Amino acid sequence: MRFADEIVDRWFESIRATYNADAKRVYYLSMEFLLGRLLEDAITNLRLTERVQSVTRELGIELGPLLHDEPDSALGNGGLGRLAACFLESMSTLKIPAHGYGIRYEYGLFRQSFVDGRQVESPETWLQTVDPWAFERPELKFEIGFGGKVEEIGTAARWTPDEAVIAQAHDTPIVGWRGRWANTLRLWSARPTEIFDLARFNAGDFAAAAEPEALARAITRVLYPDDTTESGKELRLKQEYFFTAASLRDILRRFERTHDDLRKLPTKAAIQLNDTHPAIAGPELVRLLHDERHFSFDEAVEIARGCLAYTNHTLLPEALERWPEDLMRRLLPRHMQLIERLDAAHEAKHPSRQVALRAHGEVQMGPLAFVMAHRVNGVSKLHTRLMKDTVFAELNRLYPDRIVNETNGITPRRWLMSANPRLSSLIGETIGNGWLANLERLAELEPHFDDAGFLDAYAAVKHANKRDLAGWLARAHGVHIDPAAMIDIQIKRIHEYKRQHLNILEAIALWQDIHDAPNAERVPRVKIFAGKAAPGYAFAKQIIRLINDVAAVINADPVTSPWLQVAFLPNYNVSLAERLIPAADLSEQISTAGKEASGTGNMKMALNGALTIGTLDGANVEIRERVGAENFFLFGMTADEVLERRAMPDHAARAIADDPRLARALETLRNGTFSAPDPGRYRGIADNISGPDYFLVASDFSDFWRAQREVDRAFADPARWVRAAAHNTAGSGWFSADRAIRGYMRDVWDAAPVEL
Ligand code: NBG
Repeated sequence: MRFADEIVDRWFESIRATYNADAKRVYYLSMEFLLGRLLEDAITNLRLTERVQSVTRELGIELGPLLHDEPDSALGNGGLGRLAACFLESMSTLKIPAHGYGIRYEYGLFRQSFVDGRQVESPETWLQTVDPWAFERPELKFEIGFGGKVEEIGTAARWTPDEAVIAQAHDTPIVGWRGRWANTLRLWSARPTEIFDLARFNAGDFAAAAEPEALARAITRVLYPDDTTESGKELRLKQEYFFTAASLRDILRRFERTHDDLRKLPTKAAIQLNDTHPAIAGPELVRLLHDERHFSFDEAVEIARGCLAYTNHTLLPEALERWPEDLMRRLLPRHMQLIERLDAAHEAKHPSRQVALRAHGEVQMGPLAFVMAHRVNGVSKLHTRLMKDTVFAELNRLYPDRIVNETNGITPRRWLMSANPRLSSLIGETIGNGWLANLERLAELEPHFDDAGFLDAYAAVKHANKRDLAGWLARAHGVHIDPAAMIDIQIKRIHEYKRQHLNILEAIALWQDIHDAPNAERVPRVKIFAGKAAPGYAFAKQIIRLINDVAAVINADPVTSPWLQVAFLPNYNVSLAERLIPAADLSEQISTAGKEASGTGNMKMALNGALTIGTLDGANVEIRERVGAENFFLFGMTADEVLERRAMPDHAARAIADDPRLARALETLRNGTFSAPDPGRYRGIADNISGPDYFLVASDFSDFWRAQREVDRAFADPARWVRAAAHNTAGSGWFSADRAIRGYMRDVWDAAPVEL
């Protein structure tokens, strides 16, 4: 109880201090917050680890298993949701008054298991146990409408929805490092406006009586399990409007409690749109100001734009949200009118129309977010450049100062201090603990690389982490590995652009190579995969099955298994990441250049002393600059070369003709080597790689193989490897989420910390 009091005290103090200072607040609107487990985070940030350990010891309880009992609330798909969670922690650490706003999904991302190597999805029922972190706020609710009629009154309008639900707030405190400040994550759940239709029930129509309740609750029932793929679900548009509208009303309510001039809103509220999911915030805020508070349309747009900023997280065309105009008109008739008006205003000003907010009968959420934001940012240097050159080229010409770059970051409290206590202690003994609040101080480790013992201690830490992982793999999955082997890890959503199939093809080629020369000198390697495929993404699911089938054959092969093992671990989530990352030797970041906006797993692994094998994509580019090119295994085409190569007819056939190793590996997919009872199973993957091969697996294969053998040679020299690993840790300080948040404060939010 004392523990909860401590958090709540800080929380209230932070809120009071923000009111007293009348400080500008940051509002982070995101469909996803991938928090993972919170107890350890809270204990760490309040620096109570030792006290809690001694209490649990006294009670005869082991702390580790206790921490693992907490359900991992998977309210996100991948990097985008985890970034939002790291940013919340960082904003609390930096004492920036901030609120996260999102949805309290009843079911988080599905739970993944394998049956015969195939992904099977089951519901993630995290709310079946009590969520001890959330405080229900029954007094905090808003009615959110859909559909209905619009009555024009001059240029403004009165919207009368014909359907309504209640958005009800649940608050979770997010404690910053050292527990000095706590911000609020406010998640909305949907409730019916009337609980129960008694008349219908009494008339015997029980199902109909329950209908409004079921319809309302459906809105916050599930997290859509899509990651960078478009989802055309009507319910998803409802979710987006539901949480955005509730959040904006809450923001205005808070402002109006202490201010009367809404023209000042941009000096008190920075509203960040995490991807286009909350992009309806533009029209909604205009509606609240113009229709409900009687500002002129132009003034309403100006105020809204002064508050709003938009982060783009992907250039994949299928992931840029578009909504059919008919659907938008049916669900949100007033918003559709306002979008038409914004579009017309834009067209009048810039008759080229190449940046239309509407095209082919659809509302384009990217351009809509762009025109309604005063800043638009990409999430790595390369991604931001590509945004300017491609999707937003026209808009960038019209508004050349609007796009800025804010390279992603990760919180070192979770991803180094809690996840890797051994390395944290070694760092603390060597340079003190200043790195926890200023991660760039990790650079101070470098002069110690020549001290007697430092690199040995560093190697010992990695080895101990690998031993822990080996023990857990044996216990939890019956997978037996040698902790001295190279731990080679690819953990992320399964997607063709991320190229897990390139990685497994290389494993197949290596397996064949070992058979060719069983007595050659080699380093043992364990290839670990984890990640979920969207349930509707058949190709990605085939890749999972392939990896599992390859693992079964290779692991059972007595000739090769001393050198090569493959494991696909089910149900990747934040907790599994925390287990794997500290033990990684090699981090696979092998996306087709130009496709991965940033990546954040790449940062977590580098920070924990894994060497990256990677393309010049996303934040890999900046990681390589920071940790040193000699401590990074680069391969593959650049983003520009990718475009040239793709334009070449027969690019895949040529690559295969030039590399017999690749041809032979592909042959195993065709002849049923890994799918004996069903030889045709992987013909589809083989045909794709040797045919259209949009993601250029074939064309990058030879260079990937070359780089992997360079990895082998480096690993065979432990002194060289540990030095390179330590350079990765020392050079990763810049990837702190604190640095990223300071960038947003300066370039986007114009916000400052509050002193307590
Ligand atoms: C993802 C990108 C990653 C990036 C995260 C966080 C989406 C739409 N995008 O490369 O694929 O690291 O966002 O910015 O999930």
